[in-house]
Amino acid sequence: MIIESSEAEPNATGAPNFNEKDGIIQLKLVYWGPGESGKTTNFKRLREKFYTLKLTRGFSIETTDGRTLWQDSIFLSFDFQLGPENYNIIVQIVTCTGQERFLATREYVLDGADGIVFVGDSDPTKIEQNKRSFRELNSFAGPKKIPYVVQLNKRDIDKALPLDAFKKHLGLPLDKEYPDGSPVIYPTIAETGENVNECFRDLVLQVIFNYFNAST
Ligand SMILES: Nc1nc2c(ncn2[C@@H]2O[C@H](COP(=O)(O)OP(=O)(O)OP(=O)(O)O)[C@@H](O)[C@H]2O)c(=O)[nH]1
Ligand SMILES: [Mg+2]
Repeated sequence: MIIESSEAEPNATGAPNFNEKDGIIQLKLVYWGPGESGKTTNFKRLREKFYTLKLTRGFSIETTDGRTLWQDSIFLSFDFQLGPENYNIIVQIVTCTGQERFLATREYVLDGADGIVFVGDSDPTKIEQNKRSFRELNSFAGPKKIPYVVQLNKRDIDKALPLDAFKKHLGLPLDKEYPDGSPVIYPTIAETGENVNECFRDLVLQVIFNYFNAST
């Protein structure tokens, strides 16, 4: 799934924003979504899961009540084999703030993104925030072709918004999967880590395969 727009961007080559040198590939994944949908909670679960693979300790810049003020960020290092070639993949995971008054910081955090996870909120009172944030993402990321996946978080809450209703609000296909077999929505419970790694792994693979497909 690629965010596309008819708007042309100066300097956009259409190629993924990778640095590949001596078998090292760097990529940046951004967690995006409305306020308090669970972006930082995703980040924390990934930091715990990949603790031994981290290149940096990671940091979070938060307000005193735990809202993201600027971003969370960590660098992880993975070995990846494709055919006979070994690659070292360095993934920077970044979350942006969902707070609407800090819109400008989100644009900055999104700069240079190779892949995006949109984290939606299952709370039925957050439909408008989900829609606004998804629209905003499309307008920022539109000029580039950035692979993305959509997560619907907090599946554990009472009266969680049904998946199909969420898809309709966002204008996504009602099918379970896209023709390439990837899920239209990843239902997650970031609090317990359910489906968080799968969603992250699929996006990393999608970004890498897009890159190799584009360069061959
Ligand atoms: N019930 C439930 N609560 C969750 C889940 N994921 C996150 N939360 C809670 O939702 C609240 C907000 O989570 P954060 O991860 O800080 O949300 P955020 O998207 O980073 O928020 P901002 O940085 O302010 O935009 C916290 O109280 C979390 O504990 C979930 O899967 N289920
Ligand atoms: Mg946050």
